[in-house]
Amino acid sequence: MISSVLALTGNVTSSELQIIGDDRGSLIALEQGRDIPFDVRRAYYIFNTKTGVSRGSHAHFRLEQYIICLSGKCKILIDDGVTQESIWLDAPNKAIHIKKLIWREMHDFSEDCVLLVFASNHYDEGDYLRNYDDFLRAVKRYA
Ligand code: T46
Repeated sequence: MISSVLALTGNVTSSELQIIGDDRGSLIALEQGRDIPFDVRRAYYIFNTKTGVSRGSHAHFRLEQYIICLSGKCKILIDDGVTQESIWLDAPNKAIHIKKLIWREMHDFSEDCVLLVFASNHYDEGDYLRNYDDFLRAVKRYA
């Protein structure tokens, strides 16, 4: 099931992934095109985040990302320049798809939190908007 999170731009959706379970345990399969709606050019994972630390605090001009919390939990704040919403990433079958021009901050990491991120492009510092006022200007101009 896919649901839109921020109504304004439709640039964030969350989905509940199908768990293929049997008496040995659980498995989730992700297919490009079916589950991940862009060509994946990079994957990275965030783990060992120290207690009380926040990450993110930026937006991307063009990058799309598909984020899953494989273990533990953290809270992600998403902001399209008008509306803000906080979502708990707290289950390995919960995915969030963030398109361009969405400010994000991750907070309240549990010690065992492992965030897996699939990205639509290679790492490019030039694609980051790390200043909130620059982000708001970019939303007005391009969103
Ligand atoms: C995002 C959130 C969810 C690289 O060299 N390659 C990479 O692919 C990435 C993602 C980062 N880096 C370097 C850049 C910095 O020197 O790793 C360092 C930490 O990156 P950053 O401070 O951007 O990490 P987060 O956790 O604040 O943000 C990351 C992603 O950068 C970002 O795109 O949306 O995770």
